[in-house]
Amino acid sequence: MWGCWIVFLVIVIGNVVQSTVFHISRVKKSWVSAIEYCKCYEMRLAVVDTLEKQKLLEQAIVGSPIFSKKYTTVWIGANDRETEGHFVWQPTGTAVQYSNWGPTAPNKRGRNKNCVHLVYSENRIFEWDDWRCQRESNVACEKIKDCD
Ligand SMILES: [Ca+2]
Repeated sequence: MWGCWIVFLVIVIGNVVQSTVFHISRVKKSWVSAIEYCKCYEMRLAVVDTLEKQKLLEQAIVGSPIFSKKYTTVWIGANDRETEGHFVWQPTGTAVQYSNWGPTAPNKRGRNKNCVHLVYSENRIFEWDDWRCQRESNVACEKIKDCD
């Protein structure tokens, strides 16, 4: 798995350096299993709450062995499992503000589509899409580290 680690986005606040580390799984998991998968590495599902993190996650995916230009899909932490149409980040419950939905997403008709994945294919360049949480996908985990 070490080959998949990418460190990026270093923010310095006073003497504290905050950095985000992404891990893109080689295995495919359901969204709920993806939570446990990230926890096992003491990480969480990726919280893509800024354009900067979106862009850097895209780089991490492109650089990972699972990336295919034909079709790549990766779970992130956004979901509306509790209240239909109200997307929040797992595990904090913070409302989703920044987003990168594709033109037809989120698809409110699909009531069972409560978990969000990034999709890359010929005409979908890392768009967000709401998907059935039981589907299996590669997983984007992240860890935020504060270091003096
Ligand atoms: Ca939904």
